[in-house]
Parts: sequence; structure tokens; C-alpha cells
Amino acid sequence: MSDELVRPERNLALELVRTTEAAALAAARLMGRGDKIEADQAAVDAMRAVLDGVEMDGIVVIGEGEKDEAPMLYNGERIGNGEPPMTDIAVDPIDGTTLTAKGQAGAIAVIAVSERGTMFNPGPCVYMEKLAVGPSGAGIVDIRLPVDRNLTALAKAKRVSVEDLTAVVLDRPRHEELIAQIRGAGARIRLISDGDVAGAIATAMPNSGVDILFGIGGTPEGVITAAALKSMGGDFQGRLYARNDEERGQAIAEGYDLEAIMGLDDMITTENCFFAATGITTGDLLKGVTYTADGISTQSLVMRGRSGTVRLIDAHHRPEKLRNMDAVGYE
Ligand code: VTB
Repeated sequence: MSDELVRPERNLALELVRTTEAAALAAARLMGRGDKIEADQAAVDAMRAVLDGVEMDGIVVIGEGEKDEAPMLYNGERIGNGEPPMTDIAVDPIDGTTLTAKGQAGAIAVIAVSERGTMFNPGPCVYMEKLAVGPSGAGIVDIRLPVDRNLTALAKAKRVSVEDLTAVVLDRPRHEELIAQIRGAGARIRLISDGDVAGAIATAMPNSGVDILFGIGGTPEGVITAAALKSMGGDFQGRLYARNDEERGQAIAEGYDLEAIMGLDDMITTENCFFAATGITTGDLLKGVTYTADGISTQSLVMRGRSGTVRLIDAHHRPEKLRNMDAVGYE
């Protein structure tokens, strides 16, 4: 094998969805048990096991953290069977560990993959200010503008009134002012306790009931969101956010620009990207894992940046067969 960059030409997302299904199946068994660490570990183990069989030479750019704290899916870990294509990987085996532990809406298992060297590495930057919209808002909203101007512009583009719009916001004290501004403008609000990946992507899904996401959330989640919104044709803008002087100093020392507005092409600098997510608990974006006498059902989203194809995949799993295959998480 030469070192020449082999680009991922096939639709990797169709294979990656098996990894998010595995993570969701493992996590869903632990729904409502009040233990988010246990649920996360189960999802990580299951996703990691399936990832080993995916034909790619991947490096985890966004993972569970540094090697010493994360036994698997740590930043820098090599993933896949080592064959080309060479890829960057962002994983969040559960976005919404607390939602899972409490059995609340909107937890998903998610992965994004792009051509090697194209994924933004957030390094020490934990948070970013975010603005996400679906295709009808692309080119219309601007994170630098006041909230009411963005809402007015989006309402006009969607041919509705501002009162008809629903904004998704993480329910955090830091958003008090933002929430007041959205209310002042007259829009409806869906406050979520976690899970801004699903919240942002839902803005681009027809009939999801949400139109725009505002607020400060995790930077890793932002990069993952970008892979999806690139495929869906929505827009996502971000600005890195430091919580204190120490974080600011560290980010600047490492060369990050805290003033810059980052767009979809800054977070993932190629169209050659892939996204897969599976619902753990039912939410605005996806149905959660459900159990019947006939087996287990999952619902997943599968996307490819270059083609812009978005697939919604309902899968039916047969635990009695999978158990014989030593598959992880299919109890
Ligand atoms: C969000 C959300 C995550 O973190 O990015 C959020 O998507 C941001 O951080 O599900 P805080 O919780 O510190 O506000 C999560 O809630 C958890 O990782």
C-alpha cells in the first residue's frame, strides 16, 4: 500500500450506521438506570467493536478524550481495519448520556467521518457559540447579527411569521439573556437539557417542529453537527467560546482564533464526509430503540456530503441470531 492519499469514494456512511446501531442498542438497554457512565461505556464498547471491521484507516480527531482517561475511542486512536481510505473520525457514542440515564427524549449515538486532514480539531476549546438552520435558512442568518434580526430573516425565508418559528436552546443559566431575546422577538422555544447535535440537525429535517438552534454548546458536538448539515444543505456557524481567562490563554497559545466565525467549510474542509446517527431515546430527530416480542427496532440517519443523500433507515434486529455472532450490545 502506498502512502498516497486514497480518498473515500464509497459511501462509508452505509457501513458506519452499523456502529451507531450497535452503540444505541447497547446504551438503550441501560436507559433510565440513572448511571450515565455505565451507559456510555456500553455504547463505547459496542461502537468500537464494530468499527474494527470497517474498511478504512481512520484517526480519532474527536473522541472520548485523552488516552489516559479513555480506554477506547480516545483522540489519536487508529480505527478501522487499516486499509485505505485514510479518514478523520469524530465519535459521540452517546450524545445525551444524562438523557439516556434518565430515559428522557433525544439521546443519539453518532459518528462523523471525513477525508484525512479535513476535520477541525477543537483541542482545548470545549465550547462554542452556535447557530444552526436548515436549507431554507442557509445564507440568510448570520451569528454576528442580533437574535431578532436572524429570526425575522428566517421567518421571511420560510414564509411564516416569527411567532411560528421554534428555536432550540440548551437549558443553561448561561443562556438566560439569549432566551429573553428569543422571547422578546416572539418565537417559540424548545429548551433541551442535553443533546444539541440532534437539536441542530432537526432544524434541517422537514416537519421536525424546530427551525433554528442558538446557544453555547460543546465544540466536538459542533464538528459532528457540521458533517450532517453539510450533507443536508443547512447552515452552521460557530465561534469558539472560552469560559475564563485560563481557557482563553490556552486556546490562543495553541493558535486558535476566538474571534473567528467558523462555517461548515471551516469545521470540515471537504465535501467528502459522512454521517450516521441512531436514536437511543425517541426525540425530535429519531425514534429510539424499541423492543417487541419479534425483536428490536432502531431508526438511523445516514448521510454523505458529496452526494447530499440523506437516508432514514429503520432496522429490525434479531437478538437471538446476533447473540450467536458474539455481537456486542445486542442483549
Ligand atoms: C451540549 C450537548 C451535550 O454538552 O453540547 C452540551 O450536546 C454542552 O455542555 O449533550 P454543557 O452540558 O456543559 O452545557 C452535553 O449536554 C453533554 O455532553
